[in-house]
Amino acid sequence: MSQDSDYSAGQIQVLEGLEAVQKRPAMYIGSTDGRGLHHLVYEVVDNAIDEALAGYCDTIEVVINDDGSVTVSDDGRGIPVDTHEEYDRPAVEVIMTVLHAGGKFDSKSYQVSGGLHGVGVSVVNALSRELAVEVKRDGAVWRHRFDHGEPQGDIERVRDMEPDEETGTEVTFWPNVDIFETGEFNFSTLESRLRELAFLNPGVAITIRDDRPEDPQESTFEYEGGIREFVHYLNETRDVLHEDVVYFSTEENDIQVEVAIQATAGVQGSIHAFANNINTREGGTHLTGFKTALTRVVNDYAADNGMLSDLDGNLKGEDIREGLTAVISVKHPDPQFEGQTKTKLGNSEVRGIVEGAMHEELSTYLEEHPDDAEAIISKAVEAAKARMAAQKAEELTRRKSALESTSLPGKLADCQTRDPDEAELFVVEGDSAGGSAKQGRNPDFQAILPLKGKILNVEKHRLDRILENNEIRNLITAIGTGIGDEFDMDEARYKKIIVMTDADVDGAHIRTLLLTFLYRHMTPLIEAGYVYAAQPPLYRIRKGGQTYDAMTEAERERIIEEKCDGNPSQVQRFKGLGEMNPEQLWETTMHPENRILKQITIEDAAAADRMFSVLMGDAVEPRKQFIKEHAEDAEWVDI
Ligand code: 1YM
Repeated sequence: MSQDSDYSAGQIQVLEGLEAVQKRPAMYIGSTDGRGLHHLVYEVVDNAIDEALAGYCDTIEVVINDDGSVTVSDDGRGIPVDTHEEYDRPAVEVIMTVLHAGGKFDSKSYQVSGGLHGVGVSVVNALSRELAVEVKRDGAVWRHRFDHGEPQGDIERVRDMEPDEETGTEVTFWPNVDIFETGEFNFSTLESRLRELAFLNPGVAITIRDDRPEDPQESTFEYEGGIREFVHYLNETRDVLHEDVVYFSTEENDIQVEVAIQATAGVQGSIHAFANNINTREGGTHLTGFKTALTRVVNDYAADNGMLSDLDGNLKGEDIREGLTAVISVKHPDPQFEGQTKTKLGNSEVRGIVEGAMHEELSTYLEEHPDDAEAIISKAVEAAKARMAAQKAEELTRRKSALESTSLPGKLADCQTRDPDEAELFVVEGDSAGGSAKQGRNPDFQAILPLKGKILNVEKHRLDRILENNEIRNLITAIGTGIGDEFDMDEARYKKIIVMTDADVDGAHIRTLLLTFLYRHMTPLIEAGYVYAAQPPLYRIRKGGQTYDAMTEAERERIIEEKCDGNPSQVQRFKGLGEMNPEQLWETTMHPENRILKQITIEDAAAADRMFSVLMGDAVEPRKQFIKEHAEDAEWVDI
């Protein structure tokens, strides 16, 4: 770039645009934590997915490099490099430096993909220390580099393309670590999202590779069967009620709709709705259309075939959705995203399209597959009976004590403050650790709820059974929000709910049970980032007057090597929380200034859903396999 005085008005505009992104990154990518960091990758991948949807690209590769950068490449047409008339600069430079430039190109009128914030790759450039793009197009290999968003010199023509060389685009970026809280990319986070994209865009092969020497690995995803295979995958560890996935697709007014359904014997339903490849966690018109038609069609069929005679009334939607796995995918030329996290589809016309298609296709399916229909409806009737039985008994103990009771559990040692922003709830494994925590805590803002032994496995039981469990009732009452449909975030008594269990296998199991419960029945708490796992140290190492805590074996070795010259005066192993005295527990695990909390996030509800059923469901083999594969990085934050 030359002198300031040479800047054209257009270039000044560009710089102002990038500066706005650098000043307020969260406005463009949601946050500057790990989630925002990974979002950069998705933003680049989305351009490649668009190229695939346009029919020009079938292979996408993502590589986590050892130098903190990520490379995304595709075999599409290559981003145009010729001069953009309005800016008098190469088109690829405009794409990289002008906010929302993608949409300004006439040729690119229909864009299906687009990250949650749909901001375009210029935002990635603005938030990168360095970015390099290589394009193979128009018979040559082109390269252009950027430093904090600013082009470095002119686009370079590197060489002629070989006669049989494929066209394509390759983008490598080094995130600006002064902007992001972390620069560490997580393989499994990227892997989950890329797998999901491969399911949602059949025929595109997506590879993810980790080139960091600590743990090199690679996965490739390609699903010809699209969301049908997605449903198979989600149900891999579940007992299915019918072998074939019910599938249909339709298109109306340029809006594409696809639905895949398979019923299972379980009690947990899992319906995943996507719009333009975005997981619409808050639902929307596509989901409403789906649910309305499902309830209507199943009730009509059941009534016509005399299957409701045992029941006092109709099947409710919730009865039919019990144990149902479904994926709904809508592709819309002009999607409207609403809701708190902009993950709710708002386009009203979608509802009727999904409802109409679902009505027709599902009715036909049930007529043509009477055995499947029988299995699905018997299951729903059973669910309805259980629901009515629970209602009849009025379940005073259940709802009243779990959800409406104002008296807090006797075991809860509450904190002084009533301000949820300050208050923390430690959910502690076992009475003895609970005792240490009570003595060690700062009672001004830290509450302790000890739980006895293992809580109920919520994956396997209906809500009424779950609510009979005292430990769970105590937890719900202490948190204050209620659960399920009655969940009310405004009633949360703490904005930090910290699961504190031993750093061993049993502790991990109890943490899994607790997090499964919170994930299934108090999901918004996890979405809001209120749920954490405490990280008690495994070792305390002393040398001279100093003490060091190690969270892992590797850290213990490093401390002994680096801080104690290989010769510590004492190495203490903490087998459980109960072994620490109250001061140690406070110092290492509870003191806000020393402790390390892992925030539990749900990056990907579909992947989390599968993980919970693998870990907590009936099938043993997939669980063994999963644990074997994840033994090393069995970190809850990856869900
Ligand atoms: C690794 C990231 O960005 N691929 C990519 C981007 C584009 C094209 C092809 C492309 C699109 C069009 C025509 C078109 C983009 N083009 C534009 C713009 N991969 C990656 N591959 N020719 C090439 O849409 O008409 C923006 S992105 F705006 F120039 F068209």
